[in-house]
Amino acid sequence: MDLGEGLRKAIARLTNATIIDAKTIKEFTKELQKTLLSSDVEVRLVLQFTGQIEEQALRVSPPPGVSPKDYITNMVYEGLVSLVGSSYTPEIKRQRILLMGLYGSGKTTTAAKLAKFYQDRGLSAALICCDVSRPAAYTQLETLAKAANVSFFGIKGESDPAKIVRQANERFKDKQVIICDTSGRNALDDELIRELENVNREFRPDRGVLVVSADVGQIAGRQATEFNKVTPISGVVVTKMDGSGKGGGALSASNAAKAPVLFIGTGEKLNNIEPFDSKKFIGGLLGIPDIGTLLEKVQEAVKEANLTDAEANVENLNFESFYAQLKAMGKMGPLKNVFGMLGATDIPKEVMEQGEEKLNRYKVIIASMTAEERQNDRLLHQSSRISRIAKGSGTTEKDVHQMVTEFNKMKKTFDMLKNDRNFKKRFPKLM
Ligand SMILES: Nc1nc2c(ncn2[C@@H]2O[C@H](COP(=O)(O)OP(=O)(O)OP(=O)(O)O)[C@@H](O)[C@H]2O)c(=O)[nH]1
Ligand SMILES: [Mg+2]
Repeated sequence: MDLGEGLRKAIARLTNATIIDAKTIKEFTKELQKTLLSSDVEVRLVLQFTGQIEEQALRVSPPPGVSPKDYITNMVYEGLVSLVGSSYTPEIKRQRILLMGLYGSGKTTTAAKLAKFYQDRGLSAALICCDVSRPAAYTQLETLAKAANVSFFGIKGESDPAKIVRQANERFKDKQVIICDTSGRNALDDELIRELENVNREFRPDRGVLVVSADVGQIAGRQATEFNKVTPISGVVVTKMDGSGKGGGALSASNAAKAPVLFIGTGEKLNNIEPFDSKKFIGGLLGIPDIGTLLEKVQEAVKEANLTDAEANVENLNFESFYAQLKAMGKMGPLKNVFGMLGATDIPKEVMEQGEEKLNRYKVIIASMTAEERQNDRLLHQSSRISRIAKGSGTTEKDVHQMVTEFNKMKKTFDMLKNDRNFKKRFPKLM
């Protein structure tokens, strides 16, 4: 069971309890302890944390109008937020970042994501490949650099990373953010230590950053301690937060490393990186919806998709605008992230995958429609059109029918929302 799931289960028990007395609270904190421990959070931290919750929950009663469950949930929320530490506001200034981490933790991907992140914020960025142990590393980073539209330097076949850094330093004198990617290894062995020491000496980073994958748990803490001995670590990036629900990696890494989490990786795409926001992170684990971020993402995606006014207008929904919005939605990242922001973190993986598949199917079906059909969904009542579209899109007539039916349902919902004043008030940007 992952950390978020465990926490939500523990909280759910409070909902089911008819009265919240000392016994319920004891049981609840026991459950919390179990979950946190099994997510590799340090024992001392866990005991301290749950002790506080128990003491506070027993001593203070909720203010009028607040249910005991909400009150305790909030207590847990506040407590966990302070446990994972502060949120990070990236410094938009000249800096040199050295990325380190074990094999497959996401260093190379993170290097490119970070370069793009800073370049998008107006700084010139460059990437250096100092992974001299894996031959394919050079091409991997070069390709990513191209996709991110940032500068790249490496020397194919060179085994001395210090030499690479020296030449890169020359070349990137005028770049503002320089990020150095290093080799990964199963363990921090002598060879890797030597490599990192050499790179560190030549590169002289402002920040040594440890990249850990969210699924490694408490090892993250140990890794941090080890790496810290070789080159000082001043921050942690936790990758693959989308894949593993465990998240304990973030808790343990920042605590054991005594270094804050700076960024989290939330997917394989270049823009799947976010500055660490402890409130959002804990809110996500507890299943507290994050409507603010969702709306932000929607707006970002709509902007990025370059929708025309007609396409962005959901009031006049047709297949044309539906298609444009499906495409925009694709830019928001995996459905899982979208639902996560709504606080719906427990949707089974299969359901999520089916949803993803369906949206992709919808896209190919609409792509096979004529311009006329996209404007006027009534035309889709004709079976000859349905069968032509099915053929053209490599789907079945049943698929096409199903999409038309669901589209009509959606249209009805939108019409209803359009007339709902509350909705308009809450989501003015959407309407
Ligand atoms: N889902 C998801 N996948 C990620 C994330 N970050 C990296 N990956 C994937 O993890 C795999 C390994 O990533 P790399 O960036 O190559 O990791 P690395 O640490 O450079 O690996 P080595 O150089 O071999 O040690 C790739 O398939 C990435 O696409 C993330 O935040 N989410
Ligand atoms: Mg790599």
